[in-house]
Amino acid sequence: MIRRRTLIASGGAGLLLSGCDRVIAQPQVRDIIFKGEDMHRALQRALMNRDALAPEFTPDQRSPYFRTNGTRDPGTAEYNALRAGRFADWRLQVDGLVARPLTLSLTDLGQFPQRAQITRHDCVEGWSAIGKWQGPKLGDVLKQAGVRDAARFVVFTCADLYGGAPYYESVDMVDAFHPQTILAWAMNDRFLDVGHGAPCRLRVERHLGYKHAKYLMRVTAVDSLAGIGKGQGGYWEDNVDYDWYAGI
Ligand SMILES: Nc1nc2c(c(=O)[nH]1)N[C@H]1C(S)=C(S)[C@@H](COP(=O)(O)O)O[C@H]1N2
Ligand SMILES: [Mo]
Repeated sequence: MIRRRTLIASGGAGLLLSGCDRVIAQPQVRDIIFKGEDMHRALQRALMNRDALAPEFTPDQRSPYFRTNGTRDPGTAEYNALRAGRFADWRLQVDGLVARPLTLSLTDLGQFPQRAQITRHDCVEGWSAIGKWQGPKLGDVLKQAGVRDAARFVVFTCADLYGGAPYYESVDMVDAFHPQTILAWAMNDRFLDVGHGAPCRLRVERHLGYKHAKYLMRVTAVDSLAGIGKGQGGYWEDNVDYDWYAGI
């Protein structure tokens, strides 16, 4: 720590931090550093600037073709019915550690201040694509719900099922209130299509693709991830040991 402060004082902090960011972005290194859960959050904060913005791009830099991955259509009876009604009956539940649980329609989401961003999506499977996303900031929605101080994580429950259980993901409060973390209902200036997560998906731009939960049904503020799924904070984290903190 003294070394780091000295570096900051001497103006070397930018170099040090971007260097660390690069090293930590390598999955093997992330594993070694972040697997110890106690150190995890403290180190993460010490080594990375969690408020930094992901790069944004210009409209002409958008990918002509944006792949779909994972679930491309939830195909459940419930989802099919919502889809048939063009998602007019879809509602997003916002609950858990909040003073005022919310039930939000697509129209409601459109009435929050909107944020639009053109960002690059990076999937662990080795592909990337640049697209434009629009929606309210998750932080604004959580504020409207009166999220409680005790909340440490936000859990996203999706409409698609894997082995009978919904796909789910979670982020901590730093990412929940990050300015580029939005509940996106539009992609490239159109309503989200089914392949990309209609009617609403999470965009959490400092993270790898699997954190960007599609087909959102429920947003829940919790104080612990224990007891949710297998307790690792997400479907892939539970089942194939992907890192919960998928920072890029
Ligand atoms: N509900 C849900 N969300 C999901 C997935 C999924 O299977 N189900 N796959 C994840 C993965 S691995 C990636 S790379 C992105 C893909 O988003 P896209 O289909 O819009 O490219 O969605 C993520 N969110
Ligand atoms: Mo992915």
